[in-house]
Amino acid sequence: MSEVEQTLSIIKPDAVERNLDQQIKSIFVKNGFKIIKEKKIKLEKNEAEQFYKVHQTKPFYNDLCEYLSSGPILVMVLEKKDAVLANRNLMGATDPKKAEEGTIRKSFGISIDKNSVHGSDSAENAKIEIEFFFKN
Ligand code: IDP
Ligand code: MG
Repeated sequence: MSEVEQTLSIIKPDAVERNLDQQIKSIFVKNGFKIIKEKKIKLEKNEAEQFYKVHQTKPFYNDLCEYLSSGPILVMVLEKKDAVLANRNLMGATDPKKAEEGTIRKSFGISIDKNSVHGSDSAENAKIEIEFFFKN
């Protein structure tokens, strides 16, 4: 059964650096997402390592954490019906070269590592990731 839910979105350093954050935010809004919370921050490497802990055994883990902590990011809580899946569909495949036309990664992604956006991959992880950035 579908219901309104929240997901965590990050506009990654490559996109913030190219001043694409407003454009990408407007794509979320156009697609029916409400931006419930947002903040622009720069992570320390150890914070990126904690965030991406699930990938710690992957060969690209170190580069991934270096990259996510390399510059400012825009972190958002997005809300919509079936937000997790809707955001994953709007983002497109991890590798921009494989992403469908009209997706954010197809439009803006540079490479598999500089792929412009992050989105939670399950409702359970969305809760964990939202808590990670917006606990108070
Ligand atoms: P996702 O961001 O589409 O959920 P994940 O598999 O969770 O993809 O990987 C997290 C991030 O790690 C990706 O967004 C991408 O930036 C990076 N990544 C994934 N696979 C590779 C790879 O094979 N080489 C380099 N970076 C990768
Ligand atoms: Mg993922």
